[in-house]
Amino acid sequence: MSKRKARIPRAADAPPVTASSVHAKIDTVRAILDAVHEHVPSDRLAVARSTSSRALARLDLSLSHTTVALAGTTGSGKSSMFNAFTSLDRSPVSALRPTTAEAYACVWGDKDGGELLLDWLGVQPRRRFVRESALDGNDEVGLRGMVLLDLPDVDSIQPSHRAEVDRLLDLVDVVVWVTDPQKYADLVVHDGYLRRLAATRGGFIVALNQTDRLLPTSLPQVAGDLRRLLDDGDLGEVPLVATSATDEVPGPPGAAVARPKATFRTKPGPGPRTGPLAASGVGIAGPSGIRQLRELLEPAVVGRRAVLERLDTDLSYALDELGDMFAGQAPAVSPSVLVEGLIAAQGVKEKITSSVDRYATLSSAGLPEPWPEAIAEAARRRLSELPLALERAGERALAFDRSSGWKRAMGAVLPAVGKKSQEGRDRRLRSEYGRVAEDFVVGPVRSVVSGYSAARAALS
Ligand SMILES: Nc1nc2c(ncn2[C@@H]2O[C@H](COP(=O)(O)OP(=O)(O)OP(=O)(O)O)[C@@H](O)[C@H]2O)c(=O)[nH]1
Ligand SMILES: [Mg+2]
Repeated sequence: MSKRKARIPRAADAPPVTASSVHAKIDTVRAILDAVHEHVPSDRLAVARSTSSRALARLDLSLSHTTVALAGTTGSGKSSMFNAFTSLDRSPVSALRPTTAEAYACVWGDKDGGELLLDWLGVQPRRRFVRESALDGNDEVGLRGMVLLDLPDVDSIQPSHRAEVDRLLDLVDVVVWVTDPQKYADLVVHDGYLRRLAATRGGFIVALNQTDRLLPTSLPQVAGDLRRLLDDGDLGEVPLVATSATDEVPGPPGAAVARPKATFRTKPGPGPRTGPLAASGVGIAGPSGIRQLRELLEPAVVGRRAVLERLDTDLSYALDELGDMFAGQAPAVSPSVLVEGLIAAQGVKEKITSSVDRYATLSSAGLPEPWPEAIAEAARRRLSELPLALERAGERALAFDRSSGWKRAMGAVLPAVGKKSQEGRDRRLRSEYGRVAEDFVVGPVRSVVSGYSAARAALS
């Protein structure tokens, strides 16, 4: 996998993300892809292509539902948390590892829009449940619209689990990474998996689960250590919340939340911070372990922000990555540079090749990868045909000369006439060579440079 850039935090005063602003970003990505796909290796465009397709597909589905995936290592308590959230005990929990082999899902509120989303995600109908009945009263109002997914483990001895998790993580709106005090510093964090996963996403939360197993005095140390690991892995913006799927989090409510920051944008306002920046658990029903996570999720679900912000963040990331390919204005190089080189080459193949290469080098001066290569390739595409084409061009220029033999005869006796006819010959040769240069080298190079410039214009 290519090295991922760190996520660019969203400015607090940035304009709100809307469906049309997301559509506009998709259009930009598509315009860039259209302009350059013939010239750039497809792997360089893969992220942009998949991001824009996924965003389009997601926009077509319910925007009043937010998909939230519980992901992480085996035994961290994903299924236990899923059951605690849903109060349904539908996802089997076990001491055997790994337990969950396929995703489970629960929809809060309107089932229909949620069903289409679950079809898109590929969750089996028999593993889908619905929460929020009349019995709940208003307790579940804050989560209305949430589609919670319990995923298989990511560190599985079963390779199929990892593939399924990766597929789903690519599609969901919010990821809650569930870890526990024994495993929080494990390889999945260290080898950069988490960093790569979180780097491109808007909605990402880390839950330190099973904190009920810790002494109240140990919790701040463990949470602080995990916070440091996250910060060191460029995940300083990711909120961290202490949870327990089965019991209470030790210590006063909210005390175990180590420097959570906003993943979901909150409008800056006067007074104490609310929403995702405050995880006190106040005012939300249930055991404190789940309350704290709920308090992070509710504003994202109720405000319908997570879906669009995730897409917006993804697309910004894709555009940012594309942007690296378009630093610098393409130089305007006169074709005469090439024509003069070809005339000077006098039909010698090596010299013809170096004039073409020189023209390509000048045309790509200052452009980032992969453009110098793309331009060089375009310039050389018809190189093997060029010597013969130039020879014919020379013959055409001379043929005109032969047809006006009287001028040559005059030139032999009158120097002024001779000079003029030499100039005419040179002009005709240049013009014939110019045509060949245009067809064989300049045109193909121009097509690449136009793609580059069109993409650059779309980006700006
Ligand atoms: N004390 C305590 N035990 C927990 C907690 N969460 C889960 N457990 C226990 O940890 C074990 C594993 O829980 P699961 O919910 O199956 O874990 P999982 O992450 O779904 O595991 P996989 O499906 O294998 O990926 C079970 O024995 C749970 O009872 C918690 O918060 N506190
Ligand atoms: Mg499980």
